[in-house]
Amino acid sequence: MSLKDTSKFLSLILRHKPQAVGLELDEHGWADVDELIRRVSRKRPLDRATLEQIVATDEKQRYSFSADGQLIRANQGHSIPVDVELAELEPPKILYHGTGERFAASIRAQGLIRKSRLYVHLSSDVETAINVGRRHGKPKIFIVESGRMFADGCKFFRSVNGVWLTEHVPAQYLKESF
Ligand code: HQG
Repeated sequence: MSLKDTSKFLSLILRHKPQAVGLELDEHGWADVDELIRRVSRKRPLDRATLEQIVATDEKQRYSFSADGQLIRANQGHSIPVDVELAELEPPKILYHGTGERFAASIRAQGLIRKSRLYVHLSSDVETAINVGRRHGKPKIFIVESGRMFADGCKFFRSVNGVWLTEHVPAQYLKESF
């Protein structure tokens, strides 16, 4: 079992389906580390050292330990309703959203919707957006006029791993050419 596979399983548990291992997250998305290890390791090998390695080396810094090291949570990406105490901030003037080309027509019509997640995910650089888009097939990049949205009263949040989040991007704030 590679670290990446274990990390993907942790994402499933900490963002979407803690019940898959009989775990409960608190209202802020935290799981007890010892309990997580105990429950996950019934399905695949996991010890504290491996978990610490995953948290430290994850290329998107997806997870955080609490200050005392007893709790762990995903930094963003949840579909279950938890409050991970996101920082509400003024966004850069422009953000990017990478998606699959096959979704473009629907996005032009409806704007960006959050689908199963709590927020629409936006990137501050094009390269990251392209990588996000590739997960869905041929990538397509939308430019989000986040400065204008913010001026119009829309709220923006930034997760501790640098992902920008907002509830909805109406089509009027989307552009397609650079
Ligand atoms: C699309 C990964 C049709 C949206 C990434 C996206 C990210 C629409 C898909 C994080 C639409 C949802 C999130 C509309 C939005 N019509 N399709 N109106 N509005 N969509 O996976 O943003 O590796 O839930 O464009 O790096 O792709 O998991 O969201 O293509 O940060 O840590 O609906 O997940 O991070 O797909 O990815 P997702 P996402 P991790």
